[in-house]
Amino acid sequence: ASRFNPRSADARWQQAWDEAETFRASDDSNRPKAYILEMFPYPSGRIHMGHVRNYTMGDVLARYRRMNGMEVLHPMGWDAFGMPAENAAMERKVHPGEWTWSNIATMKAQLKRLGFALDWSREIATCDPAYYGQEQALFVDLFEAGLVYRKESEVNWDPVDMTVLANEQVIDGRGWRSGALVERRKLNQWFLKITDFAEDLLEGLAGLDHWPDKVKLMQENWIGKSRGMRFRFDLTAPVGGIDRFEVFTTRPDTIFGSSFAALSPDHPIAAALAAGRPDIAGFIAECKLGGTTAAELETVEKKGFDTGLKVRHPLDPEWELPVYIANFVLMDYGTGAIFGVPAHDQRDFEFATKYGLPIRRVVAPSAAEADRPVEGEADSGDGILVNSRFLDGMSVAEAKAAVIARAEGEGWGEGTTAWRLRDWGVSRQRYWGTPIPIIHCATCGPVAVPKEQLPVVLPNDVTFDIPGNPLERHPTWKHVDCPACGGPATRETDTLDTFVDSSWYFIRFASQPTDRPFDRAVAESWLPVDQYIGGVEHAILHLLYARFWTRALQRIGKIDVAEPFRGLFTQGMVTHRTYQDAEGNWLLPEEAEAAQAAGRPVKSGRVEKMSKSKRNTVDPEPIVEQYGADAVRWFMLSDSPPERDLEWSEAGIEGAWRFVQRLWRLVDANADASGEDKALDRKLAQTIAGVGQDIEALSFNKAVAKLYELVSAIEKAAPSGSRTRATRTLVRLVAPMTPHLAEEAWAKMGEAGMVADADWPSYDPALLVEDEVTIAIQVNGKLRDTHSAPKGTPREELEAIAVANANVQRILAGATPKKVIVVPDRLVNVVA
Ligand code: ANZ
Ligand code: ZN
Repeated sequence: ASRFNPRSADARWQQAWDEAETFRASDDSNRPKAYILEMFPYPSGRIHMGHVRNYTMGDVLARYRRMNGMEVLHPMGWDAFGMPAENAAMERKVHPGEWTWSNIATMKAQLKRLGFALDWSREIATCDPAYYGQEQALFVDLFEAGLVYRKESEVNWDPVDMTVLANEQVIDGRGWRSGALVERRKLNQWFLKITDFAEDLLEGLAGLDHWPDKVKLMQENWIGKSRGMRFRFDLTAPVGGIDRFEVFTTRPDTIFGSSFAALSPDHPIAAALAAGRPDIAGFIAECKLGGTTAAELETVEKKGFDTGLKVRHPLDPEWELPVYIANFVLMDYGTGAIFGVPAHDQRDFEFATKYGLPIRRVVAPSAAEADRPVEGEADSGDGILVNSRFLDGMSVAEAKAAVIARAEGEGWGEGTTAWRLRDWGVSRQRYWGTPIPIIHCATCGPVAVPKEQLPVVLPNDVTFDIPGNPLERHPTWKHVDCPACGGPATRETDTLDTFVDSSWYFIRFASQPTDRPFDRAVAESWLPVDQYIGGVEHAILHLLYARFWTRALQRIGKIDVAEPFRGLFTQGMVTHRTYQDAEGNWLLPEEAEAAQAAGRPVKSGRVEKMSKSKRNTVDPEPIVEQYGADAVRWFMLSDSPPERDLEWSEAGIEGAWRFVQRLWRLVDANADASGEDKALDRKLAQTIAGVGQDIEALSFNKAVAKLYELVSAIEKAAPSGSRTRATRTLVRLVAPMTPHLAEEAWAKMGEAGMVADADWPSYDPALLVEDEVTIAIQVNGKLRDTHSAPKGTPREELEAIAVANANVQRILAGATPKKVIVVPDRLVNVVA
């Protein structure tokens, strides 16, 4: 018997698919369309196992849909801008473009080796001017529609490297290269008005029936709609002409629990106070140290400065509260000022504990517990109002409504809706990104680059030997004439956040004319993406930005699609065991093996997500080389449900390899025979139906299990026409998963064309009905045995079988049953 040799078969079939353009999607096909997309990779250098798993899943679905008569769009491209390319430029003196394009070439070859059914004619790299130039055109459209604006905003500033840092470059409040304490600095930056779409983005979630609930919940929380109230605090004495300030709260019910008011260090009153007070100015400067991430602000030690100012409680003019400047109050949320309720807010609790302010309970589980002290931490639980005058006895919800009504009636405050979602800051002070197509003119202000002058191409002659943005210091690039008045002007040197690049690539895949971002009718014929597959790490930002971008294009009349992704699936990770040597250094799997062989101690650690830092990665390329693409694909689909983690193991890939060979042996030995095997016919019909359903539900591991069963059943069956037919059909059933083997088998069986173009097998639904049933045999309602009988066996016959049953006879011990109850096709209960 011959063996299946992937070394020759894989390349041969990959070439055949390429030459026949088998997976090229036609825009004007009459077949129903299916758009299947996996999140496109960042060209970091090499494909990793996570990519292999992700793309194999999408590939099985794409191939299955094609076999079911659909016109399938299954494209691939590269999310090619971003910082790692600049880091490589700094570390290895290679141009970011060169580094990126060579990574793309490597990774493309690796993807091709896996035999994915991709339409490479639509390949996109976001760093290609043909792509980012069209992105600039869309940016100009949004700018002209008033959805883009510029404002001062804080960045992380590294005072030693003199450069802006991304949040992920700030580690424990310090610059990742210089180790210097990071400062917050204000810069003029570009923003997209995503907050205009907050309500739409929230409501749209309700219609996403094929998205995981957990992702929808994460988006909902990120958008963060909350009902609240704004109200005014009057200062007992004015400062710098200001006699009041506004606070924002989501808990107006706790108004009688207030023991202080606090201003953001960036609040205008704080600035006014700092003018004549070096101690206040010093405190404000201190607050500006540290990163800008929300997480950082949550955990930072709460600090305040007592300004000596006082405000009057709005519901009791006699009651005065001290006013602090506090480091945990953000200027760009609510009003930049708060009233503190230490008993019921954790930040306020920490603050009050530190500064000796009263902690007054105003919400308690019951009226009897009104005086129970709040200790250890704030009590954020629900309950009824206590110590709160006219609110006493109300529920939290009632009290909120009552305070808002009172404030609105008396004119010192009003109910509002607050959103956690901020506008999207898209400016990056970086080279390797899409240049923002704006020109700054002293006379005209910021002017969009006219579309006929697009793309604004990144200059190639840049240097990375000193920190900062190379576009800023390029000798000529930024000096241009103003498109409006012709006077001397300068280009914007910020580039776009790479999340912009990934916010519309799925539209460009669907349609990519050279003179416009996309053709509306063609794009609409493919969109929304029917099935999007990717990592849960993109559950919030990428998916939210893509949803926003699509809605923004819809609002300005460019495309009539609201939600870009109809179905979303987030796959689990590929994990592997970790190893350490005696000194605690992480070892590569092959190093661990070598060390063990040499008798050195190796500590085997936990099974964790494959990562470079723990050195537990397995490079797919040599594995594909050794076992062939099909075995790797098969292993990626088997074992674990796709939403769970999959543990990579040597045993697993070897098992997959053996299975591929087993499949081949079956096909290879298949000979014509005659005669029927009803049981095998039924098994085949069930497998066809079941595997189809499993693939549609993305339950690949279940489909794999059913195929294992079918193979075993065929192996065990005696030669028959049914067995020959089942073996031939099996080839089409495994085609989405092991496509190279399937093509090889298809050709060997003498079938015409390629199995990739074949129809998914059909079956006779009558065969799905089982005609044997299992009858439960009970004595006094207790199960004593089971019996297999043809469906529809008459009552009398079942009764006789049960009474004659050995177990039943033993219990009856010679007595006659009082009664025998028969439920046809289900059970017989003998009452003794
Ligand atoms: C009084 C109060 C009592 C509050 C209580 C909470 C609990 P979310 O829910 O996240 O929207 N807050 C308002 N503006 C702020 C700012 N600029 N910086 C920091 N904190 C601010 O948070 C709303 C709550 O966060 C508001 O409600 C306010 O504190 C605080 F038992 O007011 B609360
Ligand atoms: Zn001008």
